[in-house]
This record gives sequence, structure tokens and C-alpha cells, in this order.
Amino acid sequence: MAVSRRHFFQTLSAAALAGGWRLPAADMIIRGARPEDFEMPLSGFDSWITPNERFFVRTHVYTPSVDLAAWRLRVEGEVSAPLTLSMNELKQLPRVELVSVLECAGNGRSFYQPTLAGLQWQHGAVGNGRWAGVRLADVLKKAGYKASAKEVLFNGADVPIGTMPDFQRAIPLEKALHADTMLAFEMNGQPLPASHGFPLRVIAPGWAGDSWVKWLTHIEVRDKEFDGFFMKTAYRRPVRTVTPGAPVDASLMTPVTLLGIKSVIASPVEGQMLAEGPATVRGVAWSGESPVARVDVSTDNGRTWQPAKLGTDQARYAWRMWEAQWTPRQAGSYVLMARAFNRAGETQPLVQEWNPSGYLWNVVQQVRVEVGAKAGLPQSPPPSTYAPFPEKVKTSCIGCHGEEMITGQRLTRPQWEREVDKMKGWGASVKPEDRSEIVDYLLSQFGLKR
Ligand code: HEC
Ligand SMILES: Nc1nc2c(c(=O)[nH]1)N[C@H]1C(S)=C(S)[C@@H](COP(=O)(O)O)O[C@H]1N2
Ligand SMILES: [Mo]
Repeated sequence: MAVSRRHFFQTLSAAALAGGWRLPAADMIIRGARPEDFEMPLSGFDSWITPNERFFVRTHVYTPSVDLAAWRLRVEGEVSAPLTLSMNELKQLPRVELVSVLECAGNGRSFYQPTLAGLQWQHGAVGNGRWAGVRLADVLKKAGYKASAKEVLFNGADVPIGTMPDFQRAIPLEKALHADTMLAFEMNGQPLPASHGFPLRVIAPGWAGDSWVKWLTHIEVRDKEFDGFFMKTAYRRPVRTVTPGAPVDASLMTPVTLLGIKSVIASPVEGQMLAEGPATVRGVAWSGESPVARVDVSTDNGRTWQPAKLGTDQARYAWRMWEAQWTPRQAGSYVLMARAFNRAGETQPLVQEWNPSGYLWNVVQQVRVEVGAKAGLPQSPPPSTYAPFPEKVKTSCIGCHGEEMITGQRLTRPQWEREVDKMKGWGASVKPEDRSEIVDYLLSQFGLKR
């Protein structure tokens, strides 16, 4: 559930306002105001490059404000010459630039059935940016990485709240040394905005956003796998088909790396009414490390498909815009679909595999439209309402994050119990005698009976 802008401004902390914090575009969907979790609306898929103020934001704890004069990048671990670099020193290395999609692994989570805890992203936890910086390989060579090096661990200036684990992510040496893997200090020709990792972030083209560590301060070259929470427990998915809703054995879980191939229909939108006559179906498509080669569009429930016209702007890791002309033969209801293919011959699934964290949603999208006499956009659903948080819930649950982190969820009793216990583990104070009252409230307002 998105919060209203008014509520959003009310929850902006004074610190954020003081810190030269910039407003996102007015139509961004605020999934969380604190920490900042902003989604781009479907209307944002109308340009090849996503402008900074429309670029989605995903932040686990908060946005640190970094003083560039004091900021240093430290490179240590399995290296012969540990480094401490200022931004000017870093900029002595050759400058490189590349356009790449950045997509959160959780993009599309809200579409999974059974529903899952986590930010309820629809289509817009993704953007296509032009990134400039230096090659990570050049930094690692300067530090003299040793033959024992296996992976590269990143840490940023954000520090955890409570007893939550620190957000640290590692990528294998091979990806780290790839000529396209970068440390970026610019986004779309501007210094990186604070929300996107000022002054430096990782660019792991083709890989999900969790590897793109923001506010980078530390690089550790390692000879063995890092087993912190965000590598060992979070950002994992099953290696094979699992029973939806059932627990999955940890041994079957593997880290999220590459993005899948995916297309989004940006227009028309679900429930739109179209006047009879020619119409345009358009959107974008992207695909990990292999470029999009073709997008097929169906306007008849998937019975027949026609190739869409691809936009001229392209780059290996970028998204490709596409459009298809369509003249419905008669008034009535139609289901539109788009299916992308990449150069490696892969395509989107017709049935989504379920996974316990709701990652990598990429099934062929279906958009139902009505063709008839009058054109118009669907009515937006009334904003959902809920009974105010009781004192006990406020005391236990508000502080680390805003209410939206909770009000956006639709969970069963066991799922809410798990969330409350997880939050206790991260430092929420929940008195044993209050637990069931808290769970009852959460279930009554943001619950599902299943
Ligand atoms: C000590 C700090 C803290 C307190 C107190 C806290 N949370 Fe959280 N909560 C977090 C953090 C950190 C996240 C993860 C944020 C992220 O990844 O974006 C989170 C995320 C969540 C999520 C999203 C799903 C998930 O597991 O990531 C839900 C739902 C949630 N909290 C519910 C609650 C409830 C209910 C309470 C009160 C019982 C509560 N929180 C109290 C720190 C806290
Ligand atoms: N230090 C740090 N880096 C981070 C995160 C974070 O919370 N802390 N979030 C990650 C996740 S999950 C994603 S999807 C991307 C989002 O990047 P953006 O906010 O610039 O869109 O940043 C990644 N890098
Ligand atoms: Mo993410």
C-alpha cells in the first residue's frame, strides 16, 4: 500500500530535511518513507534512461549522509598492498561509463501467491541508468589481489539499527574482475544522489540490485565465502521448483545473482478502456547479461503473437523499449501479453515459479483492457484504511521504520508471528504478554485467512 504524500511529509525526519535531501518525483509510489523505499509508477517506463528523480530507491536501514572530504575507500584482505583512497585518488584511474538496468530482486513480489512478507513492489523497482566511474578490476589490480582471492565483499556507510545484521554483500572474483563491473560516482551525468549511494556504489550489470552496494566504504578481498545474514540467509532462492507456501530446506537455496529476462507492458494499463480503432501497446524489456533480441506481443489471450518494434537505443545491459500497433476487430474484452527473448535464446516463463522471498518475478504479464465506445483510465481503488495502531503496537513496532513497512503487508497468522519474532531478534521490544495482542491487531488489519 502506498502512503499519501501528506503522510510521507509528516514522517520525514528533521535530520533528513536538514541534510540536503531531495524530493523524488511527485508520482513516485512511497512504499516506505523511512527508510526510503520508492517505486516508479508504470508511466515511468516511457524513456530509455530513467531520470534520477524517478529512479526507484531501495534502502534497508537509512540513508547515511557522507562527508566527501572525510570519505575514504578502503581495500583490504587478500591483497598485497591495502589501499585507502580519497575520491580524487580513485578518479586517477581510467574513467568508464555504461548504461545498465538496476532492478531489485524483490521487484514484483506483490504478485506472488501465496503472499509474502517484504516490500510489496509491483513493476517499478527497476530503472535504466547511465553509470560512470572506474573499473572494480582496476582497483583490485592496484591493490594487488592475491592468487588466494575468491570473492569480493562490499560494505557501505549505512550501519544497522538495533541488532539487525549489517548490509554486506559479496560477489565472486570472476564477476568482480569483469570489465563491466564498476564503482560508480556518477548517475545520469550527476554525482550519485544520496539515496542512490553518494559518493560511490557498486555497479554489477545484469545482476540484481542487492549486489549494487551503495555508500561504499570498504572492499574486502576474501579467500572464502562470507556468511553474513545478507549472503547466507537473505537474497537466496531455491534451485528447483518448490511447493508454494511451504518452507524450503536451506540446502536447496542458492544466492540471487543474474536477473531473469523480463518485459513490462507500460501502456495500456490493467482495466483501461480503449476507444475502437488503432491502439499502441508499449513497454520495455531487459535481460541480465544477454541483450534483448525480440519481444512478441499477443492481443488474444496468447493464441497468436506478433513481433513488436524495438526502440533504437540499446546497450548490452540496458532495457529496450518496444511497441506494437493493434487494431481490435470489435468491441469487447482483450488480454494483452508481451514476451521477451534474449540473444541466448531464453524467454520469459508462462507460469511463475514461487520462491519463499518473492524474488525475480518475470512471468509473462497479462493486461486486460476493454474496447468500446468510450476511452478512459480505470478508477484507482479507494485508499485502504485501517484502525490506528494501538499504543502497544506503536511502542514495539515504530522507531526503526515507519508504519508503511507494516501496513503494506497482507499476511497470515503464522507469517505475522514470524515477523514479530524476527523483529524481536533485531531488537524490537515485545513483552511476552503483549505478543498475541500485537499479532491479533496486525492480523485483523493487515491479515489474510488462508
Ligand atoms: C529494532 C528495529 C525494528 C523494530 C523495533 C521493528 N522492526 Fe520491523 N524491520 C526492521 C528492519 C531493519 C527491517 C528491514 C528493513 C528493510 O530490509 O528494508 C524491518 C522490516 C519489517 C517488515 C518487512 C518484512 C521483513 O521482514 O523485512 C515488517 C512486516 C516489519 N518489519 C514489521 C515489524 C513489526 C510488526 C514490528 C513490531 C513488532 C517491527 N517491525 C519492529 C527493524 C525493526
Ligand atoms: N549499503 C547499501 N547498499 C544497498 C542497499 C542498502 O540498503 N544498503 N540496498 C540494495 C538493494 S536491495 C537494491 S535493490 C539497490 C537499490 O539501489 P537504488 O536505491 O539506487 O535504486 O541498492 C542495493 N545497495
Ligand atoms: Mo533489492
